Amino acid sequence: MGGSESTPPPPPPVEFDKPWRDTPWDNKALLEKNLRELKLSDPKVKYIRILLAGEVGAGKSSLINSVNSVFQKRITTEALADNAGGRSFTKTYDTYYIRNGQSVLPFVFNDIMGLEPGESHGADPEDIAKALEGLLKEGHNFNPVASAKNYDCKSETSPEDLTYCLVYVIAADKVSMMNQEVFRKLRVIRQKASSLGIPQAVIMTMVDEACPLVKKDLRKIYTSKKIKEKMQECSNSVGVPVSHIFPVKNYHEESDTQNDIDVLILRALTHIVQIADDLLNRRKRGSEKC
Ligand SMILES: Nc1nc2c(ncn2[C@@H]2O[C@H](COP(=O)(O)OP(=O)(O)OP(=O)(O)O)[C@@H](O)[C@H]2O)c(=O)[nH]1
Ligand SMILES: [Mg+2]
Repeated sequence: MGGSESTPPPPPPVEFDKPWRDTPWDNKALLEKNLRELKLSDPKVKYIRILLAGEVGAGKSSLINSVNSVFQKRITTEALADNAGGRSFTKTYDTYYIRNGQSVLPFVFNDIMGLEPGESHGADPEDIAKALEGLLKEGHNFNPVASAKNYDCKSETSPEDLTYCLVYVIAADKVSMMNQEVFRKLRVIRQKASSLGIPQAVIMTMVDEACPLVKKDLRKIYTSKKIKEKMQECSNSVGVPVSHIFPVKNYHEESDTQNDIDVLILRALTHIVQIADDLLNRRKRGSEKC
């Protein structure tokens, strides 16, 4: 029983025996077809708007580019992404449409300036609250200096201006280091979204940076204990249930699209579009009752 001579216990396993969520790795075509042929529950509404919020450099612009790349079947970089880091690269409120042959898909994304700690840095939560209500004009400049703000908001909104899902974009490798001030700003946005009945989800990016296993093989995403731990952390931090958290890897250095990256993005998008369309349906039924 010589304790000092015994071999140290093996390190705890880094992988679950089985994935804890099913992923249709070999069914990309169906996921894609369903989104290309999507019919919104209110045929009078042309598209549902998905608003992306998150810390500077979390991968919001890259996510829009990645979604577009999946549907164009080639790498696209319309929503410019930063490769230097630091201060927010995106400065204006812009809508991104996804082309589908001669038309566009019935969901659009809004890229906004990243959240930063400090009163006069990064996007102002008040601006994002206005975006949720559909009041921000296209091209609005997220100037964080209040005195320089141009509050030239819309006086009337169409159903297409409203936000149908608020998506927090969080980098898996940075979630434990996120600044408290950024969390405070996220809470303000979350309260506004909740008061408007807007559903919320999380897209957790940079899974390749957070877990070497996943960097080597994306199909390990739901067997990696590290990724599950990071998803739990996201859930605790922003108060979104794990069922509404979707880990993805964005295109960032690839020159061609890849099946497994596409599948994770399409899967996340399918869920997000469904919860957004549920809100459209609720609003439609609400207006019919009036
Ligand atoms: N490894 C890896 N890098 C990523 C991923 N997503 C984004 N990046 C890189 O992270 C950096 C920041 O990404 P952006 O898309 O510009 O982030 P953002 O949230 O739009 O940032 P701001 O506009 O500054 O608020 C870029 O260099 C991207 O190439 C990912 O999933 N994995
Ligand atoms: Mg950006």
